[in-house]
Amino acid sequence: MPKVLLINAIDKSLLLAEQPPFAFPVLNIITVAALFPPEWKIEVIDEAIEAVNLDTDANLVGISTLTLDATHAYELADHFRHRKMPVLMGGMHPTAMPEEALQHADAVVVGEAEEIFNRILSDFKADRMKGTYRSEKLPDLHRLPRPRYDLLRTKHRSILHSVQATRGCPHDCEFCSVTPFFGHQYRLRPVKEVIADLETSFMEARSRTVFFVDDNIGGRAEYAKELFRALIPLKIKWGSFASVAMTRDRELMRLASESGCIALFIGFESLSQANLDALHKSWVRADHMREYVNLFHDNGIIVEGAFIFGHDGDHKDIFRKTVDFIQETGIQVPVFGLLTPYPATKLRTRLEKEGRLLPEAKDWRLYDGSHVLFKPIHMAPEELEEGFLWARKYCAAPRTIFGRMFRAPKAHWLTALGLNFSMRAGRMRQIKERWPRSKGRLIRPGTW
Ligand code: B12
Ligand code: SF4
Repeated sequence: MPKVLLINAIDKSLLLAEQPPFAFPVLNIITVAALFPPEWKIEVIDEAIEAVNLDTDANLVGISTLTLDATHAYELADHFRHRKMPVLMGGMHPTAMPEEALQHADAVVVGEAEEIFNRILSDFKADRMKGTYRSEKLPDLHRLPRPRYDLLRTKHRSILHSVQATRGCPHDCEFCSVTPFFGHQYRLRPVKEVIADLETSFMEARSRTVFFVDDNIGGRAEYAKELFRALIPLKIKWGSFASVAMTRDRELMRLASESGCIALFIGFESLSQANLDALHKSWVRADHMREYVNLFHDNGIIVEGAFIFGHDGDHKDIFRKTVDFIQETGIQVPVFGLLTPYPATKLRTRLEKEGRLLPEAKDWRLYDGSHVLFKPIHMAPEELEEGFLWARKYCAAPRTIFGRMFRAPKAHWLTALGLNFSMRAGRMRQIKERWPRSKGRLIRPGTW
């Protein structure tokens, strides 16, 4: 019986701030696991919760990696190749940098795996698995094999269950890895199949709090409404990523709420229209920001509001302006990031052309959204980093958490409070590490 070891590579030496405080039920490796025929023995390892057995006797090693974990993933790949074990890599980073990944792996899957997996396996059997595998067409999401949830650990199912209903996003924001990865197509799984998948999960006693890993759950209103209507009888609580475009459709918002949506991660990105236009996000209107937040709140949905610092139009007053907006509107869970030139994005191509990438941009370990990797226009890189850490610290202080929670609606109040305090620990650890004592107190009166 051939054996494969599938690894979700996580570089444990990195101190990330925005991580969920529990084991997230990762879909990458269990989705790939479902593509193997039954004669394969499959072991999955999510390094977020356990270490890889470097002495494994697997016949094939598969490694999934995002950009920030790529250096570590390559070390793992080198180790197994040194042991003469064939290595196959896939995921966001190998897709963006296949030539680089091929220096460490025998073969790389570029993009989604479903359409080409049989060819990879037959090449593996014939001892000729080599180079890049890229499917001619994007996978059809009808009758996708159900991810092998059974291979995850008990820890992965304690808080959340994860599922995917759509792939891709109808938009194409300059900084985002999603559209370069999935192509400019938004694909939908049949609602019936999503529901059947969830019903099976509940029979397996998985959590009834569900996270849809979709990039934009409301991306096509008619589909989303059909999905939300079908979710109502399941009586679940759910969260996902969405865009402010959802607020244009009041029925969609109501159905989201009625179907159990308690929190949405919304990329507001910037309060300046010029910045939004430059990001190819003109459909977000800076002058409607308050209204967007109110519409989510009116439907009892917690807003996890993401703002990015470092846009070309950002001046030093951006940090204060953004935290004031958050506190005034009662955005329950603010999430800050620095504009990051992920490989294969339009942003990276532009910054390269403009000669603005810093030497640090060569280090993939810094791609966690908290490092300055290019020269900003109106600030020094150090000022951008300091302002970002300041904003994050300001909003993580118990005083400000309670301040904005006071302005937020009462629906899911405790959940929102819990989210703030559980994220606070990671954020404070990172701030302490990055803010050397020699620089003095981070929050000095009138700093920003
Ligand atoms: C859910 C999610 C999370 C979860 C789970 C992360 C995980 N590793 O699965 C959590 C909340 C933990 C998370 C955290 C972070 N995330 Co996140 N996350 C996502 C999200 C929304 C969905 C991922 C998913 O489950 N997809 C579903 C699975 C089935 O698809 P898939 O992984 O692409 O797998 C398919 C193919 O890629 C391929 N494949 C994948 N791996 C392999 C391996 C082999 C061997 C083979 C053959 C094929 C293969 O086959 C699969 C089926 O076709 C994506 C957006 C996206 N659309 O990808 C962002 C995304 C991956 N996250 C991102 C980022 C930046 C982060 C954080 C750094 C955020 C932060 N600042 O802390 C952290 C990093 C944590 C870490 N080290 O893993 C970026 C990554 C960009 C990049 N180039 O690296 C993305 C793309 C978001 C974005 N819009 O930019 N995230
Ligand atoms: S709306 Fe969100 S997921 Fe879609 S391209 Fe823009 S940033 Fe990426």
